[in-house]
Amino acid sequence: MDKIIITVAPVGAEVTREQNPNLPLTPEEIAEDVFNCWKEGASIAHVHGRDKNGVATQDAEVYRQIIEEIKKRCDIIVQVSTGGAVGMSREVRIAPVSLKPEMATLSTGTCNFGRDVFMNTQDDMEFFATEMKKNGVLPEIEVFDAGMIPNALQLIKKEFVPAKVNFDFVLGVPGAMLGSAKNLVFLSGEIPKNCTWTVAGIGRYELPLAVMAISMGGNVRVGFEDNIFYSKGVVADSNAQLVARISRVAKEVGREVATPDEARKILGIEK
Ligand code: KMH
Ligand code: ZN
Repeated sequence: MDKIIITVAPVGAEVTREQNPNLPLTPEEIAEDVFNCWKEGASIAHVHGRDKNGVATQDAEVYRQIIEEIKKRCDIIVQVSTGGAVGMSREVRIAPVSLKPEMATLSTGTCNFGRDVFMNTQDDMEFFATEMKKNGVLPEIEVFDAGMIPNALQLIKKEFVPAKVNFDFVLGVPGAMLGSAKNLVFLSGEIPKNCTWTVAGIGRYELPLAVMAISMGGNVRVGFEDNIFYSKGVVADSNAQLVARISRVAKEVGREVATPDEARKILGIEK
């Protein structure tokens, strides 16, 4: 098995300080948090921007500050969100890709998202993929529902997306695919053999799916974007606490944790 790539998703677009007072919001707070996660074994940081009021923003200037502050502290791979928050236009969502980060997310389909709809039409997907290609940004395919895999395979076939990509199975979003063991086994069997995968379990699904992925040879994403708890009813102290647990479990079962440069090699990113 390859070394495990741990992604931290420290902020997201939806979670609030009322839900977890330890949520980082400003570029400096996010960077410091990511640095602590890097020390615990994270090699990718999936970041979202927040404005001065803590509201989700795709403003390139906010992302520029986040990336600059992270780069001052460590060599973690920065993956910007193009999902943003539900309801944002694709022109708004794409903004951080202009900064040419190493990676960005690419959601390959539409799904319900709680009471909202997370919209990604065929045109949207091709638009995001084209902009990433133009800017030399490696997409990570975000899969919330089963139909998003055939959509991604079509994008690969039409060369909008490189043939070797990492798929991130985001499981447990209300309105999309459940975070069951069966679903993870099914989805991970549906992607091309040369591709890699990560699981991001939402809420209570985070830990059991992470433990499964460790044993299956997959990669893991944790962080407040997906889950704010350390255990049932206990709010996590920090994102680093969640990352540290994954590193510990992985090492216990014989999977070494990839450094950012090792992750770059696995993912095919030239530094
Ligand atoms: N906030 C969600 C609606 C991504 O970052 O690419 C979408 C999301 C996916 O978080
Ligand atoms: Zn996200």
